Amino acid sequence: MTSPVLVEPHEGWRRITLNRPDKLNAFTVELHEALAAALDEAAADESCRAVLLTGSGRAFCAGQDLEAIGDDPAGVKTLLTDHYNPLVRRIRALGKPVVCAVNGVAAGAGANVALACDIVLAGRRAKFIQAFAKIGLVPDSGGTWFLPRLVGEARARALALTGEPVSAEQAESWGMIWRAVDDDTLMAEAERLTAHLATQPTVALGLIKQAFGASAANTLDAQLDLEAELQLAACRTPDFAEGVAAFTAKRRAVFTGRP
Ligand code: LHQ
Repeated sequence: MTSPVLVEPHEGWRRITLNRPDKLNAFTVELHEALAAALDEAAADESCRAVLLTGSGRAFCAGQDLEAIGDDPAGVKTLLTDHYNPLVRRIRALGKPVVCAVNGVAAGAGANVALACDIVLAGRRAKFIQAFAKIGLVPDSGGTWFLPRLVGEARARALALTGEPVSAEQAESWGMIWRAVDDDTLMAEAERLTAHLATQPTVALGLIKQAFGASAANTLDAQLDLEAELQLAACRTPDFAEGVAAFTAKRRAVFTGRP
């Protein structure tokens, strides 16, 4: 049987590909389980310092597989509590950057899983669709949290209520994603970015994720305190010493990513 998730190791990073192209990489429990295992392995492997998430075929992900949903409302909630919510939490808690290459349509939970990633690149043919209301559902997988923060409440509400698609270029100009790029250069650009991040001070990058993760719920006072705490942790890493030494010697820093 073809694996619903492909993992391809590279020097310092790995590519994780959602792999149900005939169903536009829609989520099943099997896909969730394979993705959770792939992310946990990436987290545990010290030699992996960045992750690239993408989809195979013409789509990134069409959200929940609607043929595998069942008709028990309690089962729907369990899918969220047992699979989607842990997935979003895993991506946010991963102590290394996650780049998402949105290679085609990202609909429903597929769109929101993309938005959970740290840096999102999208090919120009990609679209982001809050498809939920079209089938009588509410946005999940963090959509009602990510969207207003990324694009403002007016756009977030309209997108969720209408289910209108957002093009990659519109998403970039609204600040929903980092960059829209040509489809035929998407993967090379995403790989270059991920490979670059994999050479950077990994512990500090993980702490940066932590700081942004906390900032939405923090007061400025609390965030200032947190920054001081995280800075202390960062400056205890060998990469900080290396960064300063390299700056002083006017040479390129060689970071190990080690704590
Ligand atoms: C699919 C799917 C799909 C199965 C395309 N399922 N087969 C969480 C937990 C619990 C409950 C519910 O929800 C959630 C979160 C969610 O994600 S809810 C939102 C679920 N997703 C959607 O509502 C999107 C449904 N898909 C679409 O609207 C379209 O397929 C999009 C706009 C994504 C792409 O349109 P097209 O490019 O025209 O492709 P297509 O519709 O022809 O799809 C190609 C094939 O993929 C087709 O299969 P077939 O055997 O006919 O070739 C579709 O049936 C299949 N497919 N999405 N979510």
